[in-house]
Amino acid sequence: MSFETISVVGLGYIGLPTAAMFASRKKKVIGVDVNQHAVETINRGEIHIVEPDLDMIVHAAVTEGYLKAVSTPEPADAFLIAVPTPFKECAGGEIPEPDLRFIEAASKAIAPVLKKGDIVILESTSPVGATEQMAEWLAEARSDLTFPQMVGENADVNIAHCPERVLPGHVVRELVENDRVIGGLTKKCSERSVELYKTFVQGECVITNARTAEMVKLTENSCRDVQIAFANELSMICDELNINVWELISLANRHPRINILQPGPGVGGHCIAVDPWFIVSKTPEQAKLIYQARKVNDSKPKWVIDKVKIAISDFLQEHPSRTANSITIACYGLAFKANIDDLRESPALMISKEIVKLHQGQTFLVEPNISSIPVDIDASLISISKAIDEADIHVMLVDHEEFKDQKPENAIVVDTKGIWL
Ligand code: SAJ
Repeated sequence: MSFETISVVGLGYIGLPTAAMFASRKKKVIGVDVNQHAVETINRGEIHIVEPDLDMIVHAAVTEGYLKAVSTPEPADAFLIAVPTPFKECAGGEIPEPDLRFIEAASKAIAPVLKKGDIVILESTSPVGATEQMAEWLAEARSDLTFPQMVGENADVNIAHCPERVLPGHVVRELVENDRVIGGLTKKCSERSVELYKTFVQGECVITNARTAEMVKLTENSCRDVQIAFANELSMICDELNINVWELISLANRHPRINILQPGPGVGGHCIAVDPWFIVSKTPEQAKLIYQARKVNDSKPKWVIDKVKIAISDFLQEHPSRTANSITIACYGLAFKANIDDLRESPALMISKEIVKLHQGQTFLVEPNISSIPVDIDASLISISKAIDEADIHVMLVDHEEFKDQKPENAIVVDTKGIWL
């Protein structure tokens, strides 16, 4: 059965670009989101998130009539669920547990409009077993339909997991070019998913089972987290030993089989700092290295803040006539990584907020990718050149391109990215 109408539930950083890609291939796409602002914005042909080139694709899809957004699901032939999978609230020291309530809500929302022949694909990054759990929620809600866990290949509704793996800032290109891992609950579920994704995916669609597909995504992000933790740990070791960690890494990386990542102020974003916990919470006894890597990366912002405190006392020693409240600190970069405007889960933002709080004098914030700073920070956003001219202490937090050509001379610098050393 072919896919005439495709519904994407959750129109965020993954769901909206995915919906737009199907629509750009002239499929009828119904996007569903509980956020009324997102629905209205998309229906005007605009976007509520920042992602290069996405605005043009959404605008064309909406004006040509292939994409519409709604608040309540409507019947379709395929449903892709791309909702958040955050942690549950937990006390400090506890292992964070994944919170599947948005997948549950999406399953319950689409259940009434499901019909025989439909396919439901979970795209959200999920702990192992979440796709089977989603199939259970759907089966509970629709006892008149059969599902793969009940009758295998003969199910009325097919179910699969196909994790998104695109890099923020490159989503439009990576959606088309990246390979996809597809884990159906049965072979038929996988094969039908491949047929659906082939609408726009030029990469290979590789078939496995749902649990492996879930674990593949968690493994990719945990691998990166562990590798970044290695770089961050090296940066703290080198600081003790008075060695330039960036020089060290670039020399070690000349070895043909070594490729160490870059240290920084910590790991941000909504994926790499989250997904490893989905493995650790299921298998705490086994996932010791993955756990430790999370701890190392999470400890880095505090290490940077301690370095800033030392810089303040160094400055006061060098300038005995000055007091702490006369010192100006500039923080360069607020985004969670270079050359984007996304401040979510950003270690740079967290460190800047903490500096504003602890420092008695003025703090300048420099972030060329945004036009206003979040309301909860009491500091001013200024230009790079003004910060370089006027600040006494310079805290380099994000290696945005704009920062690479201008550098403070003869000043105290806390450089977490090694671009001014
Ligand atoms: N970082 C470092 N040093 C490095 C590389 C990154 O400190 O050498 C930091 C960044 O500054 C940032 C964090 O790590 O704070 C994460 O950045 P990232 O570029 O590694 O990854 P994300 O979160 O933007 O996207 C990741 C990607 N996963 C992998 O590369 C394995 C992307 O492909 C996934 O689709 C995405 O997570 C996701 O949605 O899960």
